[in-house]
Amino acid sequence: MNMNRFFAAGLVALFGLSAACGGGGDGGATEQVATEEAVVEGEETASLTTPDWMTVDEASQTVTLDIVAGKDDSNNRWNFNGYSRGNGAIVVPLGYAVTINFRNDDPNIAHSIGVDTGTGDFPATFQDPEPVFAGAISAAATSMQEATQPGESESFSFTADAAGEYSLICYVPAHAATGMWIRFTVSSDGEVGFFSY
Ligand SMILES: [Cu+2]
Repeated sequence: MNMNRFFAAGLVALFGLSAACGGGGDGGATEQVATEEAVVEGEETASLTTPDWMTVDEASQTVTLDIVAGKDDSNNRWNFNGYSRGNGAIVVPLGYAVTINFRNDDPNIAHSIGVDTGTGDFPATFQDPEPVFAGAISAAATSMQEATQPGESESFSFTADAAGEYSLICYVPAHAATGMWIRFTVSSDGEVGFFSY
């Protein structure tokens, strides 16, 4: 079993206040570690929050995400709002309209953002990536020369019309492979917010 999937499954179980964590039958040492981390960190931090960069309007079924690339020094600035390597998870409800206001604060290099089907183990380069949802990608996302440059901003919107576990990744060569990705989950039960761990 993929470790990331197992980790996410543990968190889902935690959120549901289920005691079923660790119930996987094929648990090797790696999976055991992942489970324990999910439990330990889950008690302290893995609760759903609404950070100030996330605006949820249940009446109009919209979520607005203000996402900054290179927010801080973590992961050599190759992060989204300071998160990288899947250590944050945005959850939006199925059917919601999502707007991403994207800004690149990394003084050194271009970045991009899009919703990808992968949840880890990303390739170094992408050829014409297709976002999971129509329009869910920033302009010229794979190009170091033409993606969102230092100091630039752009916005795009899409409808989260299929439930599942996805990621927000940077498509500039080598960025996702070296950790510039966070989790993006579309919930079928109305769950909305942000987990960090
Ligand atoms: Cu990047």
